[in-house]
Amino acid sequence: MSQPTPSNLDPTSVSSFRKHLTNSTRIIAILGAGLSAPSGLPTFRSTNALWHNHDVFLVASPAGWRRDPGLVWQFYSERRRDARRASPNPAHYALVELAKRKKGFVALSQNVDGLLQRAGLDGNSGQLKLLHGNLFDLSCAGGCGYVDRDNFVDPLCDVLAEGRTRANVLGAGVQGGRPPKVSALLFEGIAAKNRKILGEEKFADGAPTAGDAAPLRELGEDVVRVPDAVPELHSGIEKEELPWCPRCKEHLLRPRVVWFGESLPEDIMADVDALFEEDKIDLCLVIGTSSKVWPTAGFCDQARKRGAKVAWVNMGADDVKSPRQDDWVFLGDAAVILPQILVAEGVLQT
Ligand code: BJW
Repeated sequence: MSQPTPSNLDPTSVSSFRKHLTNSTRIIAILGAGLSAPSGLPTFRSTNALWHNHDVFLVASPAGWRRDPGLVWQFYSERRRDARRASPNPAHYALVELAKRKKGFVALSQNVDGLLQRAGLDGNSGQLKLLHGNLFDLSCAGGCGYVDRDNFVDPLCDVLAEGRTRANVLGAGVQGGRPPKVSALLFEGIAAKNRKILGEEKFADGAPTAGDAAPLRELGEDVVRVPDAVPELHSGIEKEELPWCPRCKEHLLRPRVVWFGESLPEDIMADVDALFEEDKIDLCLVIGTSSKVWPTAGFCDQARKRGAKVAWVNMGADDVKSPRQDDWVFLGDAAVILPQILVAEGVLQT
């Protein structure tokens, strides 16, 4: 197992990887946010993963949606805009090239930014499975079944127009210095404790405030870490101002992405299960993911069980999870490494 720098990949390792790639038919690529990082899109768990200084999972979560759908829509409106303004990078194009030459290639992507599709990987070809949805698909938040695909309208409504987010988001409660980092987990914890303290009848599930946190302190509760002030993060947007489901007209539209605690799309999971039930898998590429989010974090081992050899491409060694002796580990920027290892002359001819 070698650990080369991107500009100086170990030739022996690259050569043995290429040999295996050339002889591979069934190839699975597990993709994460690091693939799009070279396009300028932030990853989730890096230092630049805060949104206006707040934990992204406060907004990208069912709890965040219940608390303030306007805030969630502001977050996703920005993400939609940023993704549209970004361009696919050489890593995306290298994967598309691989997909063209290897019909048994399937990308299992956690990314919702649409960059792989824009690089040329057809979402309907069967070679791309979007595990966590797509920023440009909308669905009825009430579950009436309405889906609006490839909706690139911006803004989706007046209150989501560019430039309005920053002014609205950081509300009262954040005082001086670095705002405390709050998380959906914290809010869930606070709600759970308040439910216990108040009893089911008196408890009303709403936006938690600094006041909500007070009983926890009085009880000396140490299960939930309570920051000095829970910031009042509010969009100030009324539900009526947001996009509504045109079919049932009873619920808001939401971005059709998968939040924690939500199931991955059934049809996609059926396809993925089938992939791992079919014949031998020759090669599993794990690219730009921290491998912390399930069920995707388990796919590499499932591929191994089908005989796959594994190649990792990641900026950080820590996110290469339990590599085996005969894995390939290519540390560095996917946009530099993938073109070198996947599309060098003669590599992809079978
Ligand atoms: C570079 C680079 C460069 C940087 N080149 N590399 C089993 C055990 C324990 C928990 C669970 C379990 N099964 C389910 C769960 C619960 C939960 C979960 O996984 N929790 C863990 C965190 C513990 N999973 C779920 O809830 C999933 N649902 C589910 O399983 O339903 C059934 C169920 C529910 C509950 C219990 C049991 C069963 C749903 C997961 C949904 C994840 N959603 C998000 C948001 C999507 C929408 C949006 O985009 O807004 O998906 S969270 C976020 O994480 C996003 C990502 O797709 C996902 C993965 O992150 P990713 O892509 O790996 O990014 P990072 O930032 O983590 O890493 C970037 C990597 O790139 C790093 O390694 C860098 O080094 C690298 N990098 N630049 C190469 N240039």
